[in-house]
Amino acid sequence: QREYNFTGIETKWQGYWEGCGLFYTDDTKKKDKFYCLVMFPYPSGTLHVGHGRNYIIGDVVARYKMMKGYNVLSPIGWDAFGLPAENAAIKGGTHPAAWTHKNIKAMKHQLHRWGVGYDWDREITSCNPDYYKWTQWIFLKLYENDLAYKKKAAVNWCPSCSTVLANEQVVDGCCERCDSPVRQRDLVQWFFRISDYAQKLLDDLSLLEGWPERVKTMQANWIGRSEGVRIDFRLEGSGEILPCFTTRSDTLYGVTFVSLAPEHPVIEQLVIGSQREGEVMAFVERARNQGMVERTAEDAVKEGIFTGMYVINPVNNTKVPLWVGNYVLMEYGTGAVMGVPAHDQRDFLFAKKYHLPVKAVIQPEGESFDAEAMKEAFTCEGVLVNSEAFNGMPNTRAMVAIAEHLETKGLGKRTVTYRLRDWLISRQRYWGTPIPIIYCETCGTVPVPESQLPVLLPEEIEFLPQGMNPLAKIDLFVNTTCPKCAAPAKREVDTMDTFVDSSWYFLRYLSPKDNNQPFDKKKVNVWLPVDQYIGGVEHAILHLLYSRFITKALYDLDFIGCKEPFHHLFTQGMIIKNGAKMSKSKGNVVSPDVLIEKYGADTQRLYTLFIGPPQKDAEWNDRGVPGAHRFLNRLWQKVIEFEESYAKVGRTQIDMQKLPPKAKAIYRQTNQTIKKITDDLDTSWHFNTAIASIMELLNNIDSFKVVAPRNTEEELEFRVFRYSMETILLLMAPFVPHICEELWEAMGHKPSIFNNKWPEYDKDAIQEEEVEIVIQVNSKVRSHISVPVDISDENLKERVMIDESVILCMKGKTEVKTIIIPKKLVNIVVK
Ligand code: ANZ
Ligand code: ZN
Repeated sequence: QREYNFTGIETKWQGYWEGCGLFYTDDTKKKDKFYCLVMFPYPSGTLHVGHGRNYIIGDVVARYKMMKGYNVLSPIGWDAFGLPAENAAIKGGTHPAAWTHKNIKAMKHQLHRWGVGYDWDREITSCNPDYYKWTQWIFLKLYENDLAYKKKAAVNWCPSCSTVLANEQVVDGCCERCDSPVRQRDLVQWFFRISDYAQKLLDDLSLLEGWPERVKTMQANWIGRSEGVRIDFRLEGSGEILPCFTTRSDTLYGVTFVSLAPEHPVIEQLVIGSQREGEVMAFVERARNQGMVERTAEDAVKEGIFTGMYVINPVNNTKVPLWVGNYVLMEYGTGAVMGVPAHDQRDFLFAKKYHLPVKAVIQPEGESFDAEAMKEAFTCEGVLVNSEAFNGMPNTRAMVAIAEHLETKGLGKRTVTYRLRDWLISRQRYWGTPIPIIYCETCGTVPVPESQLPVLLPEEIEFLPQGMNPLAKIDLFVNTTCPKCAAPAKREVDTMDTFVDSSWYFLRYLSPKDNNQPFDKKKVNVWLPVDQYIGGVEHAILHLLYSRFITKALYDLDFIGCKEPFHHLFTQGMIIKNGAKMSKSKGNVVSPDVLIEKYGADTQRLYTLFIGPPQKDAEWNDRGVPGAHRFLNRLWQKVIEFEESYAKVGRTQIDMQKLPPKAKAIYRQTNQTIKKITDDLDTSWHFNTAIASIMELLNNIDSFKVVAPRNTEEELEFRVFRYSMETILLLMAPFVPHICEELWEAMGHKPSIFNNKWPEYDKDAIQEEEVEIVIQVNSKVRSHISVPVDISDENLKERVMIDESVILCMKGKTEVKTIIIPKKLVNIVVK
């Protein structure tokens, strides 16, 4: 009997799949399409078993859908630009391109060894000119349509990476990558106008039925829609209008001060030359140097300074002092807030700190309290007081009434504000897509003509000390001629955020080698949206939001016919080891290479899938791996044991009714298992329970002592055994494809197992069998009922006691005892 030689088997089948093009997608086929996409990896080095989860799950889905008859597209590529390559280059002296390509090679090898299948003909690499040419093209289209623009902005600056960071890359005031505290800096930067799409991005979340609620909520919060009113306060003296955005117009009569963001342009104009200039500007300077996050954290110290000026509340012409507050953000609302200490806790603390008055305008119905004695802001609902014509009105109604009042008087306007800011895409680094823009002294900002794309990243590069973009030092790159007037001109030296690269790659997979266009509209319209997207929840906000934005922009510009890129989204949980996320820096990585050598890829796949529900984090336990291996060994033994017999036994349909009891039970359980696994794969993705049910089935088959058949009865049993084992192989094939291919062949079939249909269960076979029970009362037959064969005595008796004729016979009598003869009879003795 052959041994389970997993190494040989896995190499054999990986070669076979490659050879027969199992994962090669012919997109002209007239089958239903299924676009299965895993987030393309960043080529950081080598993969560990935690990364494996993502690719293995993707592979299970692709293979399953293949067996379900879909034309499956399962592509892969490399998100290959980015800082680590450049940092490695600075440290180690290798060129970022060389570093990246070396890593791609290593990781590609690992993916192959896992047996995860992709259409490698469609492989894309975002740092190659044939890809980034089209990233630049997308930039140009956005630029032409006013969706890409340049502005001077206070940006997050990481002094250690010497680059700007998107707000999203700042975590607790520190750089997401290197953890250094982030500073503010004024720089001219490129932005994508994603804020124009805030409402669409929010509205269309409702189209994404196949997304986890959690991810949709995170996106909605990030977009942060707020309905409120812009109220026009006036500066005392000049009468200049100073709009404030509030969500609480009902508190307007309670305003006791107004605060400006330190960046507010009106400040300079107001205080320069005034007595308070020095003090105010010093405060502004200090506040602006605090990190954004530091300023806005809930527990951050609120600080401010009086400008010496006053503003007029439009609703009652009261004069209130104008302050500057570090907690007010220039980018939100209007950069100016009305302070209502009685009803906003932040304003309350501010007022107490600077001895500003507290004026209550909302009180619980029928109560009244002394505003100056308040210990904290009153933020509940109530009725209005101290609010002239609005007194006595419930505050929720007053919100509308005051807004309407302001609008009719021309003193304010209802508006919607979003938290979502425009997407800052400039990076002062080398290893990214060059922004295709040229600056000419006469013509100004000139986009590179499409015919001149790609703007190539120069290969010869010298990395400079901190703080310099190396591209700026390459004269051959910087100096060019103006496309409009041919005069000497200079290139933009910023490169794009790598999130731009990854915001459209799923379109490129459809025509990866097309030299004439970034994507083929016809193919996009057939293949999009992606049917199943699989990746880490860490991308729940940025990457997914950016991809949705780019898709929508391309849709509005009529380049594609689809509004949302990803129909279903699955976010897998992390693999943790020793209580921490698996990562190089934690020193707890488990390499797949060692495991594959020792146990084979199928074992690792099985363990990874068995470890727990895939959407949850799971703890990796090395001791669990041999268990998975033992199971595969048992499966192997079970099939191979009868390798000689499969060909000898006929293959007619099994008639369940003619089966002896044990065989019948196995047949039934096999059908139940098909149902269970199909349901698991279609709905919950509980691969772990799916695998457990196969293990259970195999256990029962074990106890069903089948032999190489010598007579017709044994042959019948053997046919049931063969049917069950074949079913197991089909069901397990997406999980552990190599061993299933090998055993499928051993059972006398032609490869590939993936050319077979996913098994269907027999509806009648999954019903538990029923038996008829005779019911007697005092040994006299009174009734018959039908119950499942394996019903417990207790349940059987319950069923008997509610039978109508039994109830009738027992009227006024009491039960003495009940005799149960299983599967046959129940006799109730009464007195
Ligand atoms: C007066 C007021 C009274 C407010 C009250 C709240 C409670 P959301 O819901 O998050 O949109 N605000 C407006 N612009 C701001 C800015 N640029 N920086 C910091 N805070 C700002 O929050 C809207 C509320 O946040 C607004 O409503 C405003 O304070 C403040 F009892 O106005 B409110
Ligand atoms: Zn010019």
